[in-house]
Amino acid sequence: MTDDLALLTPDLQSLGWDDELEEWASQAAQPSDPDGPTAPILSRGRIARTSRGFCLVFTGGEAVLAASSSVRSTTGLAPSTGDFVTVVEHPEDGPSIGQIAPRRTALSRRAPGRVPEPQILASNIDDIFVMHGLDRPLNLRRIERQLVISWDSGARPIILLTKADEVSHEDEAIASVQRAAPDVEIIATSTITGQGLDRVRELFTGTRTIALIGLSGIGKSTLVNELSDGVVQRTGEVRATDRRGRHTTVTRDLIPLPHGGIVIDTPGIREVGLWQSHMGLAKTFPEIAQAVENCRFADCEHQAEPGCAVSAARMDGLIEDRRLEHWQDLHAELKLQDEQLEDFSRRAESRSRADVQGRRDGERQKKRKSGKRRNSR
Ligand SMILES: Nc1nc2c(ncn2[C@@H]2O[C@H](COP(=O)(O)OP(=O)(O)OP(=O)(O)O)[C@@H](O)[C@H]2O)c(=O)[nH]1
Ligand SMILES: [Mg+2]
Ligand SMILES: [Zn+2]
Repeated sequence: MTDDLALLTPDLQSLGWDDELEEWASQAAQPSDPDGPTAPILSRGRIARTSRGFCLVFTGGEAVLAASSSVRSTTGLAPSTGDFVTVVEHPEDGPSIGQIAPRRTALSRRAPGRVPEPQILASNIDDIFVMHGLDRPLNLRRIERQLVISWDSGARPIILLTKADEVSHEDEAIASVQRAAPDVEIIATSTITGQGLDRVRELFTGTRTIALIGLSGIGKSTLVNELSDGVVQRTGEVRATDRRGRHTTVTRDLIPLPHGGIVIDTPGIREVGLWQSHMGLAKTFPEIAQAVENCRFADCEHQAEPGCAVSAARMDGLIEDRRLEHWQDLHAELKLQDEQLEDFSRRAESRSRADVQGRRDGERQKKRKSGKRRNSR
């Protein structure tokens, strides 16, 4: 079951630790503040799982449970599954995450909640399998949204259409998904018949890291078990009535595979908020992004303005109406977020100015009081 993760003991090289990271870790070992307190570096490693303030870190031959709160409080950044880190030992508190190596890629979404902030789902990944079950109606909008965050991560998305054994004509589904994902490889898979699995296995080589994302119940953990020749992840039945999964996987887990490659299994996600992913949006809708470049006005809203290259491309049948509508929605979501962020940083600025003033007032008052006490003695 999932706790077997702590029993795995991959060495650092097979986790992707290389000379560049070694160089980084030896610099990280130098205290940034020579007078400040420093905890000795216990080990270096890669985060295999994150949950509630703790990380399971593969440190080469061992799995260490380390607190992550101290990093969060100093950098505001929570460690994520896939991070390369140093682990430090505090005499009283035990092991904790020391520093996080700069992420080569990071899959992030907007964290659930009102405050606009990012949440990293997986880092240092090479590919992302955007997974969709063929046992349910195709939801192209969901696929496109997941492609936006995937492209934006810097990794390469690949679409997996799972449970191909449950449908008779997957060709039609593949064709519509391909229209929604012009530059993306699509693989139809089945863990029952083995369809598509040779291609999937080919992609897992060496230290290549692949993250799996998609709704609950579409077979992410089943695929992990298939690739690892055994049961490492718990899987759950879907409800027969509406094909909904049961959210069986609850943590983001990094699992080195026995025949090479590393997989990151994630809990099913229904809502994916975008996080500042303008680049991902352009890569998901290349035909629209290209047309936008040629509009006469920089602030063209692509409605009926003169010289709108998007409208022209639409008339020529180069841009689908459905895609354009979705692009408009996602574009508006990102614009609104940019405004919210500006608003938040303005308010934070005035708050911190008020804080400084408050502290000064407090200090003045203290001085006055201690002056009075001295005088009254
Ligand atoms: N027919 C068929 N069923 C599959 C296939 N892959 C997975 N399943 C079934 O789908 C159900 C859900 O699989 P899981 O692997 O638990 O799904 P998951 O995506 O990990 O779900 P969460 O952990 O909840 O996010 C299980 O009953 C699997 O047996 C497949 O290729 N074909
Ligand atoms: Mg799962
Ligand atoms: Zn335009």
